[in-house]
Amino acid sequence: MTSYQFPSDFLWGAATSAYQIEGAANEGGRKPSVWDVFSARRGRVLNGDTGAIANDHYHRYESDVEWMVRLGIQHYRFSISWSRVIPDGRGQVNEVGMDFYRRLVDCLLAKGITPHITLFHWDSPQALETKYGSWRSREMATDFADYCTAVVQRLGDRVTNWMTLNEIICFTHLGYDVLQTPQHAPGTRVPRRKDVWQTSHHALLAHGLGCQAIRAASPQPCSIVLVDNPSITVPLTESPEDIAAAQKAFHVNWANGGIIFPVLTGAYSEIQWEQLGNDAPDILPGDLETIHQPLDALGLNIYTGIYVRATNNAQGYEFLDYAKGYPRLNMPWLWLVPDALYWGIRHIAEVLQRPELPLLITENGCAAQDEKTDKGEILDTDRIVYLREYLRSLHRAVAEGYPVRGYFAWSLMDNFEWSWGYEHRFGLLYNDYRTQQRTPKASFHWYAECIRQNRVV
Ligand code: GBH
Repeated sequence: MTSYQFPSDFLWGAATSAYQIEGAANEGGRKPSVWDVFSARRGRVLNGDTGAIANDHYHRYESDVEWMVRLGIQHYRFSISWSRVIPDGRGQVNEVGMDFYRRLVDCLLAKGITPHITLFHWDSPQALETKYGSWRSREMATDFADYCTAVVQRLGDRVTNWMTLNEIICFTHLGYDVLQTPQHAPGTRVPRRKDVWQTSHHALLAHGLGCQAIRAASPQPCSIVLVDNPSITVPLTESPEDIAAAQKAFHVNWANGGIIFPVLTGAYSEIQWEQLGNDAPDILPGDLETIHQPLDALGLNIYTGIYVRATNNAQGYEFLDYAKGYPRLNMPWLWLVPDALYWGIRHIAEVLQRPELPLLITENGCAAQDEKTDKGEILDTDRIVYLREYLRSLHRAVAEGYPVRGYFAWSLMDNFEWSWGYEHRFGLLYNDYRTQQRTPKASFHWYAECIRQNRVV
């Protein structure tokens, strides 16, 4: 019988992002981000919700840190709002905005919680969208690097864990390749597929230049991580044939071959590049070297996966539709595929051939239709089932020796779930948006117990 025990140095954490929790959108010199503008437009976000107030974390960070202490996490991943720190996107640094992050970091450190800072989680300054179309322009990459320098110069004395960009595909392809109902800011439709791929190429450059800027500005040795959400292929059975099929399909599952491949190998996957044909982005000499920076770890956001099996067709594999009635959590895309955690980790080692690269699960979690009982409890048994199965899958990867070092639950608390507004709740803490009262869900207590015992309970 396995007890699902984790190594004693395994990191347990939780994650959030700036726009999803901070609020205080017009305070302390902050100017609008693309998400402020996008969510204020009618029909863009469910129920007309915006992040203007969100969880009011900007004013309540101290009590939120107290909740982290109760949860028992020793690591906290959050993001910095670029438009709070450099309101116009480039140029003048807003020290009042920086002060908020100084106070937050000091509060975490005082409680023995290590900060892991994501420099970009989708909320780019609107000024740069207006000026040059943000990720449509190469200039975005250099402006991002300058912003990294400004932050690391100011926080690098007390923060050593840096994450550059969160989920490149989401703020590029899902923001610029949109038809009638855009779900992601800025919600712009670019003319050609090639232009879409150009936006993600610029984001890759931003990552590379950002890495260089962080290393140059950091006053002490630091760790640099890219947070990616590769689309995970899961072999239908673990026969050698199905495993090979899932590994081959991994190259072209959505944009894997054009994002995670160049970052980790220094080249777009040949299979994906061939499929792209005329849609491939323009790459300048030196770009791939810039993108292919040494990383201290890779962050993986894994929520779901897709089944693949070997077939006698030209490519040798096929993607399978989800069976009618296949279990899903409270999001249209959130199929329950716990094995995706294990296979995501293994694909990095075997498909990307980076078996030595330390990995962090930087996000994993699910939305549920949380409701309070008469006694005021939130009995989110569905979330517990989800997390338990995924953690068991993670444990399998650890037990087989893959270098996965830590896990961050998404999310510490319910928050602004982008175009789904506040209706879809991902938190371990329930948030009442009328009173801003946080209430621990059953999953909060369950995860706290996992951390305390350092195993899946
Ligand atoms: C993460 O994205 C984000 O980092 C985080 O901010 C967010 O709150 C959390 O997950 C929960 O959603 O509609 O079929 O095109 C999750 C990854 C990738 C999931 C894009 C939804 C769109 C599928 N997302 N995907 S579809």
